[in-house]
Amino acid sequence: MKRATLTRFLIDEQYKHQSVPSDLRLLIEVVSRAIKAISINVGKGALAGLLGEHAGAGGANAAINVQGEAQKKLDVIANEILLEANEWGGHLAAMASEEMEGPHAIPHRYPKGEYLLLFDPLDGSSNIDVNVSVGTIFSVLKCPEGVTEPTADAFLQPGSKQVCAGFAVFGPSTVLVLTLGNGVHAFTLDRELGSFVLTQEHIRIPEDTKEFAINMSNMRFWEPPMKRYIDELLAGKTGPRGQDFNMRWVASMVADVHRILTRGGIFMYPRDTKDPGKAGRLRLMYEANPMAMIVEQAGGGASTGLTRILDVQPTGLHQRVPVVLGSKNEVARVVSYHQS
Ligand code: AFP
Repeated sequence: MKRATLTRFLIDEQYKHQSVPSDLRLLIEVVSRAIKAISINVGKGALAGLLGEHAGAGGANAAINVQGEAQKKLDVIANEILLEANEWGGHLAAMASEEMEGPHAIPHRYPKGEYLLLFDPLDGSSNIDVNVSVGTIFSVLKCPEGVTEPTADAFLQPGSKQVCAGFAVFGPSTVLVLTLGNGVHAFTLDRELGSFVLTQEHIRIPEDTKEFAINMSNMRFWEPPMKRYIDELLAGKTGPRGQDFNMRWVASMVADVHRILTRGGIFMYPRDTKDPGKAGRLRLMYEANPMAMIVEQAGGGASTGLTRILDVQPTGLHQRVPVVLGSKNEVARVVSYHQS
């Protein structure tokens, strides 16, 4: 059976749902080509001297990004690939990235479009040097009417306003997962063709699960509802849940979420008291929001523990939120513990 390429899929979607205007189709095609280039660089790793930290201005230590985190060489390369690929096509009004303080304006020599693109160019970069799966996450919003020079404020829209969200996992195979609001679909990179081909359509997350994902080393910092929920899972058969649970933690959100899309599960990065100034570790605009849209489109739940992630009104481009997402019934249970 001949599989559809991403291009063919997008054209079919346009006929079926009129949900893929040509500028959005161009945006997705350009982002998918940038993801292919990132996949090639990630795949070279040590062979191309791309592992390790990106040297800071002095050349001595690692550069530090706006998150206060040491930048890996591939963080910077992935960011530049996405910027260069997207700035000339005429489909964007501006871009924003985990790796940059403020929005990246479209150079005046290029035409502008109506979309805003946000991305985490290399998610899980602490796994790069140990050859564990990493990925890229992206989110697409419409630029507010009449805004010609978008500032950060133009991006501060709730996740429910996203017109498209996706991520790539650079694992044993490179897989692009995409939603345009009509279900979640996965495309695997055929390296001989050089194209993404449709390999899963209308992905559904099982509503129940026996597998949870959380960084247990933070347990002593969690709030009581999260401690209660995890303690019950750990109690297994003899505890209130009456069954044993398994645990996975890749420390690349893209890999954990992809597993949950494939076989169910619940992923949590809760608020913790380790750093009271931070509402959890994950960033709302280019990690939690795109993943929440994808998970909800696949029949799962995505909450901060207190509110639906897609309803959060952003106040800052790099703000963090607590994240609980995955199998619907488990997310509902965690939310109920936070509300009781
Ligand atoms: P890095 O990109 O800095 O490696 O962070 C990855 C991440 O944002 C997300 O992908 C993981 O789920 C989470 O952080 C892992 O956090 P811990 O390292 O605290 O477990």
